[in-house]
Amino acid sequence: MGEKVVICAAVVGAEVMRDRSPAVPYLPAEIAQAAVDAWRAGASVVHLHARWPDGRPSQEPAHFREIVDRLRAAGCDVVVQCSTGGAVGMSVDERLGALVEGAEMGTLNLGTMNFGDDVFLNARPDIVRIAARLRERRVVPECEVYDAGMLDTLRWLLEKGHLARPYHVQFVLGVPGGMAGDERNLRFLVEGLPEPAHWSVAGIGRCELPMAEIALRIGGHVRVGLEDNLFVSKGVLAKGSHELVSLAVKAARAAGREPATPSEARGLLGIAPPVKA
Ligand code: KMH
Ligand code: ZN
Repeated sequence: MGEKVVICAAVVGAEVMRDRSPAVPYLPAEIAQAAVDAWRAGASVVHLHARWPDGRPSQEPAHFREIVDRLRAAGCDVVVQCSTGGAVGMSVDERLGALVEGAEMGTLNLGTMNFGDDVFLNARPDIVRIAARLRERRVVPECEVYDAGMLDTLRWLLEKGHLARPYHVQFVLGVPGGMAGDERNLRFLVEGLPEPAHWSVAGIGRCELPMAEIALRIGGHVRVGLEDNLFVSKGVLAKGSHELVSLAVKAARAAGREPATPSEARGLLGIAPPVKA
């Protein structure tokens, strides 16, 4: 039996709207329910964005607080990871709004890139600033790596002391403007890590499950969910992120790996147990 696998559910992102799938949650109550469903299906981490009621992306602290409160009120002990990436065009101040009380992990996007037809801006001083805020708040960084040069930024952050263990690395592959999601790219990135680190892969679109299967085989962790992919199979929309988590659980067991519980995930990722209120 291989190392337990941390399955992260990205239950909603900033881009995909309900016209593409009725399952995309908008309200904090809907996002919290999607996260609870994903946790019940086997996710040990949830990656959170928030939305305004009309679906526009939100980094409002009140929205994130409500999601976290609802999760905990439902008895859900999933690891809470909040997005500091937000949506393209948001200021860093706005993006930092997601780091509310109860956030255990926070994303740290490691570079500027084309993001579809937009530009996702992450200038180096902004990366340093977000890393400092994560450190101040004792939130474990998850470094989002979309392209190989971002590993050099990771090495630089470590060398300059802007980042230190524990941190986690997420290879987000298949964004138009970043590296494609295939095995050669993933192996190249894993070999390029500046030091041994826990890593995971999020394949965008149709490469979500194939990339998860490769990661399971070569010792990584996985992220699935509606932020990254809407379909369980060609032309069949997922009813929610929980269906994608169930497919990841099945793939993990087929690869001889059991899903980690949230407390096992905290142990693996160096996250302190949540403080009981
Ligand atoms: N919405 C993307 C532009 C993150 O969550 O940190 C950025 C993103 C990354 O989703
Ligand atoms: Zn995200």
